[in-house]
Amino acid sequence: MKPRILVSRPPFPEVLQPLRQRCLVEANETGVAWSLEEFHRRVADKEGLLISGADRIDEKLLDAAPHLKVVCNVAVGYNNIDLAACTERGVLATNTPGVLDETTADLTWALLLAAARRLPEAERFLRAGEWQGWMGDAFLGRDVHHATLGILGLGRIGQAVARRARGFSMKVLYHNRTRLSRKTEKALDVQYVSFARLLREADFLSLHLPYSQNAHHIIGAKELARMKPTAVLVNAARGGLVDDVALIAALRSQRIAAAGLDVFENEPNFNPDFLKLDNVALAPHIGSATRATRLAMFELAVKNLLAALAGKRPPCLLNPEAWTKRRK
Ligand code: 8YV
Repeated sequence: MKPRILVSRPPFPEVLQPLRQRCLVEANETGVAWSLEEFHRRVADKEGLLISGADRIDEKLLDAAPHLKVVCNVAVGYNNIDLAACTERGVLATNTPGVLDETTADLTWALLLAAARRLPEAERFLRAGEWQGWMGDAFLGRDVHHATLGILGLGRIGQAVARRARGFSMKVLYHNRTRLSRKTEKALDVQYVSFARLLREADFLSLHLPYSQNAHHIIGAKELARMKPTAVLVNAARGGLVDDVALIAALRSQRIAAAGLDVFENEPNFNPDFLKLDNVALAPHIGSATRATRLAMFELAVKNLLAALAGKRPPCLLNPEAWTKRRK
């Protein structure tokens, strides 16, 4: 008997095909997320889930899925999954690290450059038909080249962002929970500094750490007040790392110059006050959104799923403590 699995968001056909050969697949092909009730109802007889980072896996969901063996995120971030609750029930959880680093770093730079050079504002002006001719003092932005880039969280994605800074002749400072080896620092041409110094010296501050309770509002009013008034904040990591209300106040009062944001608190119902600001470049959580990368993420998630359902240890297991007590 093939295992029953649920796919919560529309996958690429290339991904569904191999899945259908090995599993009984129920997939949401509508593009509209299921309601919580519907999601809970559909998991009742499933052994595996392929989900997006926007789907919550909590105790309630797990209790509605007594046959569940594995939950596979099509995302590297996994703050949507209650890992302890999974482990307690012998449910394996996996993510998709590594395959989206370069693509997310590209988007980070798109936001950084757009915010620095006021691109969204300039485009709105042009689209509104307001362009009358050359304007010597309009849309004056900030130079990116030779500026100081501060990176908070120098993991895989942060490092890919740092490597791109070389092309802009930037000085790169970073702060991390654990300092990297001197060899890696040298190879990346980055300098480790305290969090306080990072805030003080960065012309561009980019966040690349995972969300956790400890990192909640790691950038709030106090931190924004320590940044340069000319600084630009970039967040393509996770909503909740930044206190959005405090950021809106800082952008409105020009306490910092600008921001580039791909992620928000309470997505997709982000704070509408962002829309009233000119000095922010906004994107709807598209950091990993290229066809090649989304396909690679799905493929890795499927690899995790099929391994777990075959009784093998999945390559990106997040809760190894669950392995010995996994449901068989
Ligand atoms: C996903 C992401 O698109 O991988 C992550 O952590 O934030 C994005 O790449 C998003 O989580 C939806 O699955």
